[in-house]
Parts: sequence; structure tokens; C-alpha cells
Amino acid sequence: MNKSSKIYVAGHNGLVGSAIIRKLESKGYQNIVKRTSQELDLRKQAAVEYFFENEKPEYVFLAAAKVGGILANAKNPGEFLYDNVMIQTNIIEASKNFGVKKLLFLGSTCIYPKMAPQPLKEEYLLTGELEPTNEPYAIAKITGIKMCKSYNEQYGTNFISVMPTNLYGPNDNFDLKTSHVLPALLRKVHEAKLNNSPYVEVWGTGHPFREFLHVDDMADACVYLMENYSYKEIGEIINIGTGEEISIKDLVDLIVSVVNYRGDIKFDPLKPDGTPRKLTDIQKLNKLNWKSRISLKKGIEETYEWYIREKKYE
Ligand code: GFB
Repeated sequence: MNKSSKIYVAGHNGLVGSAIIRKLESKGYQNIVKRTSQELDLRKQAAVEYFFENEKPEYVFLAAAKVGGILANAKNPGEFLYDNVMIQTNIIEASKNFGVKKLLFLGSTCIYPKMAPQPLKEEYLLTGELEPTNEPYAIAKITGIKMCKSYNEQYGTNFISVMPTNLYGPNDNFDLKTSHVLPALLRKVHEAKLNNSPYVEVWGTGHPFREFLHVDDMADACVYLMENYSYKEIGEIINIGTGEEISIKDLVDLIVSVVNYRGDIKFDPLKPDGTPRKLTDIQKLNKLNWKSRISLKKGIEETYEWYIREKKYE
């Protein structure tokens, strides 16, 4: 990839897509192509083929997806399956048809079996039952992984699949019904402080563990892999994470201290906990000389500063 290469970032307004744009621009890439979902419905194959035929991007970051937290997945299984399969299938097929030199497909660590040994190694894929609350999303992402692998084998394409852990940061979704846990708690604790609420409600028991990677670290890893490694060196999938986990309860305590909220925390065990742990094994990534840099505390502080500045209320 050189500075004048034509690069298409699918999903450029989302959490990861916008971070990839920031990273590419900061590294001097000038020829970046973007389309909003109003300009280009990626679920429509003819529209995607027409776009690729006219723009002929050389490199593609496939960061467009229908994403959401545990309840959003559980309540909208059909949408999570259909939208993600259509979006990724259309872009991967068009990338093959119009000679894209390299594509990076974003999966998720929820593709691994619910009770897989921890930390999660890439070879655990498809070795057990998936977590029910996000099975449709996971099936869609596994389909994308297998499509990239199959196209590389049949057509000689160079499509790589990366599996990020839970991500957070600027431009995240803060809608309390559809968001992931970290932005949801940041908003809840912030509003509880503003409204002098006596307590904040947290879903589940607080016992599950999660790993959190700041989206700027994620974008750095995506651009690094796209610049330096091909499918042959990476293999079918590669985890991207920090290799460190925290319980939801300790995450709440960390957010409470960053926001400086003085009320109580109430756990609602009637809400789902989801998978107990999903810690990434990042040996494969570390061997490619990449490590995350942004600590969780610093990342939450920066995200909170961004949130207050941008007042990201849904
Ligand atoms: O981030 P999250 O929604 O999804 O939930 P997953 C993580 C944990 O946070 C669960 C707890 O144990 C929730 O019970 N939690 C506590 C909350 N309070 C809240 C809250 O206010 N909002 C939310 N959302 N959670 C997702 C998958 O799994 O991981 C996605 O559903 C994707 O498809 C993503 O793969 C990376 O981490 O459980």
C-alpha cells in the first residue's frame, strides 16, 4: 500500500471505520474512498458491484457491519444475520471481481465457542457451541472468514481476517438499548452523576470478564497488518487484543472513579451475562511485532473527555 493507493474504508463513520480513517490520514494516505449508508446500501449487490466497477479501489478495509451489545443481538437476530452476511458477501465478491489487491475483513472474538479454553487461540474456531446471545452475528462473521479463505484458495486473492476483542473509544454507540457495555456504563454513570441519582443499574451479575481494546490501537493494528503481512503469513484469522481482562464489576468501579460518581451500583441479575470470558491469546499478533499501547484507564479517561465534549446522547 503506498500513499497514493486508492483505499476504500467500508463503514467509515463507525467506531472502527472512523479510527481507520484517522490512522490512514495521519500516516499520509491521500486517496481514501468513503460512502455513507445513504449513498451506498452495502446490502444491495448490484449497487456494490456498480460502485466497485466505477471506483476500482486497490485496498479495502471491510469495517461496515451491523453491530451491537448483548441485548441488541438477542432482540434482532434476523437483522444481525442478514445485514452482516449481505454486507460482507457483496464487498468480498466485488473485491474479487474488480481486482482488489488486498482486503482486511473485521470479525469479532464472539466467533469462538462459549466455553472455549481461555485465552482464546485462533485454532479454537468452530470447536464448540457458540454463545446463544450473539450466535447469528457470530455465524455471519464466521461465514465472512470462510469466504475470504475460500476466495484466497480458489481465486488467489489476498483477503485477511482479523478478530478484535471488545472495542471502545470515540464515535462509539452510546444508545443504552443497543450499545456495548463500556459506552453504556460511561453514559449511565455520567448521567447518574449529573442527575444526582442514588444508584446506577448494571446488567447481569458483574461476574463475567471482558477484554477491552481502544479503537485507535485497533486501527493501528489494522493498518499495520495491511501494510506488512499477506494472507500467506497471517493464516485464516488473527486475534487483535490486549491479552488483559477485567470483570464487569471492576470495570464499573474503574468508570465510577474516572467519572467521580459517588452513588451506589445495583446489579440486575435478570439481564443476561453472556459468555463468562473471552480473553484473546495474542501470541500470533505479538510474533508479528505488534502490541497495544493504550491502557484501559487512560483509554476510558480519553473516551470520557471526548463524550463530554461531544455530548454524544442518542
Ligand atoms: O458488551 P456487551 O453488551 O456484549 O456485554 P458482550 C458485556 C457484559 O456487560 C454482559 C454486561 O455481561 C452484560 O450483562 N453489562 C452490564 C452491560 N451493564 C450493561 C449495559 O448497560 N449494557 C450492556 N450492553 N452490557 C458482544 C456481542 O458480547 O461482544 C457482540 O454481543 C460483539 O456481537 C461484541 O461480538 C464484541 O461482550 O457480551
